[in-house]
Amino acid sequence: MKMQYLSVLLLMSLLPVANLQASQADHVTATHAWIRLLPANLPASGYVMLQNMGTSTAVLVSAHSTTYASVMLHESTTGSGGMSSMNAVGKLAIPAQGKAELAPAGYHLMLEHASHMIKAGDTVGITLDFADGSQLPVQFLVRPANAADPN
Ligand SMILES: [Cu+2]
Repeated sequence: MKMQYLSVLLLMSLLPVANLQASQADHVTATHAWIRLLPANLPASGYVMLQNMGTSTAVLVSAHSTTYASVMLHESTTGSGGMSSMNAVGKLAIPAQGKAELAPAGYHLMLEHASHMIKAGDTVGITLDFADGSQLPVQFLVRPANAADPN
C-alpha cells in the first residue's frame, strides 16, 4: 500500500518533466523583482534582473498578471534634449549565458488597472511570457514611490 502511494507520487513528479521540452523559461532566473508604486492612479513600474543560464537566447515578449489588467513592456529613453520618454517594446532578448535588466531609466513593465488597492510591502505575481510560449511566474515586492533601486 505504501509502495503504491510512493510510486504514484513519483509518477506525478516525473510526468510534467516528460511532457515538456526544455523551454526558454526553464533557463531564465529572475531576481531583485520589485514594483515602484506611484500615488493616485499613476501606472506602477516593475523591475527585475533576468539571467539566462541556457545555451540559446531567451526572448521575453510580454507579461501578464491577475493583479494588473494591463502589463506592458516599455523602454525609457532620454532624448538629446534631456527629455525622458517611453516606448512600447515588442521583445527583449536575454542572450545565452547573459542577462537583461529591467531597471529605472531603462526597460520596465508598465503596470496599470490594478484589481485592488496595492500598497508597499505587498507581493504581486507577474508571469513573464517567452517567445516559445513558455512562462516564468515571478513574485514582485512592492516598494513606495521614493524607494531607491535595491540592486
Ligand atoms: Cu512605461
